[in-house]
Amino acid sequence: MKLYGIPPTRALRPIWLINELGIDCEIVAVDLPAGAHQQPAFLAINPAGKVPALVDGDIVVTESVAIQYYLAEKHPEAGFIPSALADRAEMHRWNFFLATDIEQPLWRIALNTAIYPEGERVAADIPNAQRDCRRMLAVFEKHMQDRAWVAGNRISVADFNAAYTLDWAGEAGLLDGFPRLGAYLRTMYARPAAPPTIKAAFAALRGG
Ligand SMILES: N[C@@H](CCC(=O)N[C@@H](CS)C(=O)NCC(=O)O)C(=O)O
Repeated sequence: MKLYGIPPTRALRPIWLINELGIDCEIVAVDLPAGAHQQPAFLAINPAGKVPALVDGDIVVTESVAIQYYLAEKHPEAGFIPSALADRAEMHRWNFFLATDIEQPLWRIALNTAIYPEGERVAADIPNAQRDCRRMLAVFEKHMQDRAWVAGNRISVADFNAAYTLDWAGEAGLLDGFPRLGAYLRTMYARPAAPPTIKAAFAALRGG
């Protein structure tokens, strides 16, 4: 099995599952600054030209959360997919919420602060995206108020997605005022199988 993409990209989402499951998987770096993701060899794996992408024999899975689901479904013994229909629905609900309502404003911030070429960044969108994200974080803070896990009463794929997405929100300076989410994030990253945080992954890249 090969996973294309390294920390601190969204490859952190499937890497968290790989660590938790203790499975063998080669992690293959794709040099984004050098444009390797737009070369024919990588576009043949993911025509969207984005990491992460998982290749497991003949099966190719792209989309970081879909890869998390794939790994969890391949290893049902770990119990990361809830067995009750209601709990599975709750897991799906929050995974979509995290990948759309919370992640997309974070992505807008990243695009307009660091990723688009300087002349193409729209500074005015940053406060809008910050506000949009904080509104949705407030919804998630309320959901998590009296519960340990995102869906049902045990850890699921939604937690491994939530922790990475909230770490990103923290990096964007948007977690102040959400004490429950802060505490939940610390609990998740205290797990022995937790991957590096985004901050640690950037530091490791800078260090060599
Ligand atoms: N929805 C996709 C987004 C993937 C994505 O945008 N990955 C970034 C790195 S974190 C990337 O490959 N960017 C290169 C590009 O967009 O050109 C996922 O969750 O896998």
